[in-house]
Amino acid sequence: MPASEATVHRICPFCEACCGLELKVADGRVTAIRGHDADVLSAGYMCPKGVALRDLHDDPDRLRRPLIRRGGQFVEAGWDEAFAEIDRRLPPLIGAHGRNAVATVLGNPTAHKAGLLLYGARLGRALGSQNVFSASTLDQMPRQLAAGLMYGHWLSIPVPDIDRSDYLLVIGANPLASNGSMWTVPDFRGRARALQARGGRLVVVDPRRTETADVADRHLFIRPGGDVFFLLGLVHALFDEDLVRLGRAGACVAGLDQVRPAVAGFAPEAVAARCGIAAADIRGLARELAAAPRAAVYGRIGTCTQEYGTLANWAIDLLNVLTGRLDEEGGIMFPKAPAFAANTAGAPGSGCGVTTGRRRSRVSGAPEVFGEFPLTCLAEEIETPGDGQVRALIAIAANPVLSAPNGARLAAALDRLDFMVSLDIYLNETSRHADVILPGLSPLEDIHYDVPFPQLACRNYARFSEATLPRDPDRPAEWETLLRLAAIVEGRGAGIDVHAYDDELFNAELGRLAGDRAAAIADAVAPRRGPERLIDLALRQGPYGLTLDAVRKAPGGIDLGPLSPRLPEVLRTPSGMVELAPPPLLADLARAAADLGRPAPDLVIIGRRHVRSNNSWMHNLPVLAKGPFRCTAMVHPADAGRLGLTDGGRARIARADRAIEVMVEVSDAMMPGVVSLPHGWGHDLPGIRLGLAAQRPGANLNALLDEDLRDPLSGNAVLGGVEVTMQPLG
Ligand SMILES: Nc1nc2c(c(=O)[nH]1)N[C@H]1C(S)=C(S)[C@@H](COP(=O)(O)OP(=O)(O)OC[C@H]3O[C@@H](n4cnc5c(=O)[nH]c(N)nc54)[C@H](O)[C@@H]3O)O[C@H]1N2
Ligand SMILES: Nc1nc2c(c(=O)[nH]1)N[C@H]1C(S)=C(S)[C@@H](COP(=O)(O)OP(=O)(O)OC[C@H]3O[C@@H](n4cnc5c(=O)[nH]c(N)nc54)[C@H](O)[C@@H]3O)O[C@H]1N2
Ligand code: SF4
Ligand SMILES: [Mo]
Repeated sequence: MPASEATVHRICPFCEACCGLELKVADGRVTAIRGHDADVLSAGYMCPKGVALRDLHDDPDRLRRPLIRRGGQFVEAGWDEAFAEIDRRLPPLIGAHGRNAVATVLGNPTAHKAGLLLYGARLGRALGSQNVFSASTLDQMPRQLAAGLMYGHWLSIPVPDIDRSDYLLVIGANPLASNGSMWTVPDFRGRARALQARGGRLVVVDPRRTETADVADRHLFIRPGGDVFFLLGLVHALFDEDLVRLGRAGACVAGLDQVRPAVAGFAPEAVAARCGIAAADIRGLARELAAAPRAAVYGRIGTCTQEYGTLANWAIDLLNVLTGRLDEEGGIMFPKAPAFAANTAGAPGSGCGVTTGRRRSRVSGAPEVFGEFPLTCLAEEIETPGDGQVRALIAIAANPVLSAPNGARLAAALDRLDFMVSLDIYLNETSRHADVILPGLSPLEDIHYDVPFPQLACRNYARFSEATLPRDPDRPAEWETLLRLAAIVEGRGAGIDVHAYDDELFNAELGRLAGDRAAAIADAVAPRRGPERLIDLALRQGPYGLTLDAVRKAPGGIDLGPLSPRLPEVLRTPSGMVELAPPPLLADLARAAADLGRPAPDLVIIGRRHVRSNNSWMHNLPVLAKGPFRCTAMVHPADAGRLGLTDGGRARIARADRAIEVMVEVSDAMMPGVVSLPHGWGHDLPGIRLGLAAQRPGANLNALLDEDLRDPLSGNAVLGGVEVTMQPLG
């Protein structure tokens, strides 16, 4: 061991598992990365992506200085020059066309970086544009809306208490690849194994026999997009077979009487063909679920990115409530986060609930949901002239040209903008359209705090990571960049003293939040700046009264215990009850009922995730990119035979007038009639700087999808279950 070697710990920022890592650092370099055994949440677990922190830090393609477009070419620029360029171009545009002319789009890493999340919100407030878009409407908005309507807040989302459960039904999720989502559950495999060792059962419902299905006790294929029918069939069976038992939560539940008649048309026998699961299997599962001592139903992206996403997610929670699992050990429970959770703030037990549609998008009239419009509305808002047209864009850690449907149309729209800024660490498919690209730090140079994820974790915890490596003092952290942008859009100029500005905003917030205690808290947190100060404040105001110092001193974090019952205190519905029958959801049932007879197309496409990839941006890291090519189109042998496709051969997948070329992988893990292709690939577009990724670019699934296919309630994009054709290429 070199004399200078140090051991440090930090949280992995790449996915929702939020693993605690142990790093060896010598001579300013990370020499080894492993799971941190003493981490209170992940206890030594990590996946291969954690190791890639080092590759990301070293990646020669990762941007370290701003890029400005000059005469059609990107040139490296100093920070002052980059901000001056933005200051020169953005405020006049706002002056001439108003604030809504500037849109923001927030991408997935925003949720994982405290600086981006906390200061992205500040930029949003400073800008005051209605045109806010994010990856949430390609992802979990249906989950948030269903939970919001039932429990009263967008982030009051109960998660399976897996460590004490005996039965887990997983639908439309593959935590063995994704490591869990809207559920922070590092080492899902280990926890599932423990559940099985207790005599429990894991059941997976998925159109592919996934890695998770492979370790399950039972797997059932489901027709893509058939979830709402299957789930309502289960709900129906619970009523029909007199299996409804609300248990303790019953005292807090409203609307039960309305649910039974609402699902009357969805008997297992009526939904079987539509979901591809036999009525007898649905009834059997309903009985099994009802009989298990402690059970939970969990659904994720497969249940969200479809036409009935909100209804499907409501049905998942209905199953949990109707079988008495809500707020029970081993059922689904509400985490209690040490900071930032709206459901630990304000008066407990009731609140204003959630509403949607406070405004409508200009072109399609899509309702606002959780302060956003559907990301699939962005292109039309740029293309369509008139009052309120989007003329400028600030993209924050977002790559919608690959991650959203019909990226080609969006790319063309981005080229028509008067001005675009990307906060991004790569020159990639989306940032190539920007006029200015502002890179952030390497995660190793940044602090880390999980802002949203303790609200979704299988155990309560508090952890904080220091920066592992020093940063070049000339390079701003992302919160500083976002503050400078906020000052620019407020007309206060790029030359603002960002730290004084930070103080100003902080003091204003403190005055509002802490009332009389403001002065004392201000003193206590005084030495800190930026996100650290906000985290300290939030911890102090949180339900455990922690301080950042206390969290910082605990190397593996502070264990705040297993999930504990929170009803009715957690609720923020106006009625103070769990709303089982929110009117917008009951109204939407007619749409599903009218669709019961839709026949199965010959072939539909769905997505897939792999543990060595992460959405659209980790294909440039050597440790992850090595090994077999992963952007393959998996098809069942029967489909391969019928269509003349061969394993390892090439094929064309088409939908309407658009097509992509893919490599075929024949696999009996697929449901017949379904082809599976991962998203986030297609790194063959001109003008990107992703040397390694471009060597094996893969194909972009989203090129086949349409912007106007959405779940009308949540605005979420439909990213799977759409009909395609496939033919071999010579
Ligand atoms: N067909 C299909 N499409 C999908 C999905 C699917 O399942 N199927 N999944 C959807 C889901 S769930 C999501 S969340 C979206 C994700 O889509 P996006 O929100 O677009 O996110 P990513 O693809 O992860 O791209 C992240 C961007 O942030 C940049 N970046 C990475 N780290 C940092 C950082 O520290 N700072 C900054 N400033 N930038 C950074 C990357 O270079 C990249 O440009 O994709 C969606 N698209
Ligand atoms: N390694 C890795 N981890 C990730 C990511 C990544 O890209 N790579 N992305 C992160 C992000 S942004 C997110 S949102 C999460 C997502 O986390 P998960 O939801 O666990 O994501 P997937 O692995 O895509 O699992 C979705 C499953 O739904 C299935 N499916 C597709 N269509 C349907 C359908 O209509 N009905 C049903 N029942 N199932 C269907 C797919 O076959 C797939 O197995 O993962 C996160 N973690
Ligand atoms: S599962 Fe992998 S990517 Fe996710 S937090 Fe853990 S180490 Fe990082
Ligand atoms: Mo996501």
